[in-house]
Order: sequence, then structure tokens, then C-alpha cells
Amino acid sequence: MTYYPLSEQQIAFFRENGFVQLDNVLSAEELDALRRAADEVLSQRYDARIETSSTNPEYEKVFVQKVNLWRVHEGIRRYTLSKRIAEIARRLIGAQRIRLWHDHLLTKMPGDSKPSPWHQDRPYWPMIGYDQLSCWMALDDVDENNGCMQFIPGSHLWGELEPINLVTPQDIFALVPDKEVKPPYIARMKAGSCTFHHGLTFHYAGANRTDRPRRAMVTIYMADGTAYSGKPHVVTDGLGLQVGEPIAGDLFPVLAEGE
Ligand SMILES: O=C(O)CCC(=O)C(=O)O
Repeated sequence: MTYYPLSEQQIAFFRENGFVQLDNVLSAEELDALRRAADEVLSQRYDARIETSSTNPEYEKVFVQKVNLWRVHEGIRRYTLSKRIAEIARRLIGAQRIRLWHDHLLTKMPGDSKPSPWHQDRPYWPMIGYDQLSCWMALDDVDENNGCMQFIPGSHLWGELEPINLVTPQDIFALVPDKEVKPPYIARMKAGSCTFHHGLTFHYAGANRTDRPRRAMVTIYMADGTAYSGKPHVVTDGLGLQVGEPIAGDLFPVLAEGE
């Protein structure tokens, strides 16, 4: 395996801004395999083994969300457990060991599409500690017309706010009246490129105004040692975790480890 040539400048950019865009991370073959896997999952009728965050039709106008596909699809498993991508996450967040939290395929369907409103991810997660980040891999070329990601630079330093309802969103900016909000970075990218964002970074994606789905494969990583807070969540409900216990074990595998 060859590691992605992540530079010190890119790491410094991520730490300062709370996100970074990395172009051409997947080879044409890897992209093709991941697209085929995603399409197989999307064309399956509801599979009870795939955790779906919500089948509410209003929620699915924001995105169709299929969670933990690595557990049910071999092609996605190869991608999600990829050490190459996890090593980028490990170096960005500065952890000794990084674990998988979960993956999810987020598809903005054409038609009556809604924006993914400005929000932070971390308020939805049942965790103690803040060393988490997501890799948002574009499976289609993305720009403002089909819902590329947008980020507010430096917003990961503003603490954890209340969770935003993705269907009837509160104005997250009203929650930080004293902050100087920089203009959003608009992550236009070719398929096979990705962004990484910190769990506290304010982010947004516009509606899909094209006539084709916008597919993104998102992998969320957490530093080893991240502990369970007890908050309900589709990925941890029913596992019998105790508050304060590290979220660990085979369902949350270690994917990269430093020397
Ligand atoms: O893909 C989207 O529309 C939003 C993605 C998102 O919010 C995330 O990956 O945290």
C-alpha cells in the first residue's frame, strides 16, 4: 500500500480551518468499484441489516442515508476499512490510533431536493471527547448545482452546540452571535476527490438541482479511547455500552495506528 502524500501544510490547514479538500484520492479503478457498490446498495429494496437513519420522506429529500454498509457489502467494506484513507484521518486529527465510528452513503436524489442545512455532526453522536472527523468522498463531480459540501472556516473552534433538525432546521448562526463568521469554503470537486471535516465544523450542502443523483460515501473516524456518553444513536443503541466506556471492539475497528 502507498500512503496518500498528505503534506504538513494540509494538516496545518485542517487544524486551523476544521476541514481540508484533497483532490484525486481514489484511482479510476477504485472509484469505479465504489460507485458500483453504492449503486448496488441503492438499488436493493430495504434490507433490514442496513441501518437507515430515517425513512421519513421529508428527511429523504435532504438525503437518503444508508448507515454501516461496510457490515453488509463486500465492496463497501474494502473501501471503508481502507488503511490508506484512515491514515489520512489519523494524521489530520493527530491521534495515535484511529477507529471507525461508522460509514454512510448519502445520496441527494434529483427532483424535490432540499439542502443539507448548516449543522455540526458531533451533537448527534453519543460520545465524550472531540477527536472525530469525517471523510466525504465524492462519487460524482460536485458543485453548487448538485450539493457539494461547504464549510465555515474556523467554526470547529466554537464548541458543541445543540443538534440541528435536518428537516426543520434552526438557524445555527443565531447560536453563535459573538462569532465572526467567515464566508463559506465551497468544495467543488471531481469524483474520487474528498473533503475531511472535524465533527464540530459548521457545514452545509445545497439542494441537488440536476437530474441525476449526487452520491457521497462518508466514513467517520474517532480517536481510539473515545468514550460512550449514553445519548441515543442508531449505531450504538442496543449494544449495552455503559456511559464512560470506550466505544471499541470489532464493530468499531482500529483502522490506522502510528509508530
Ligand atoms: O452530503 C450531504 O449532503 C451532507 C453531508 C454531511 O452533513 C456530513 O457528511 O456530515
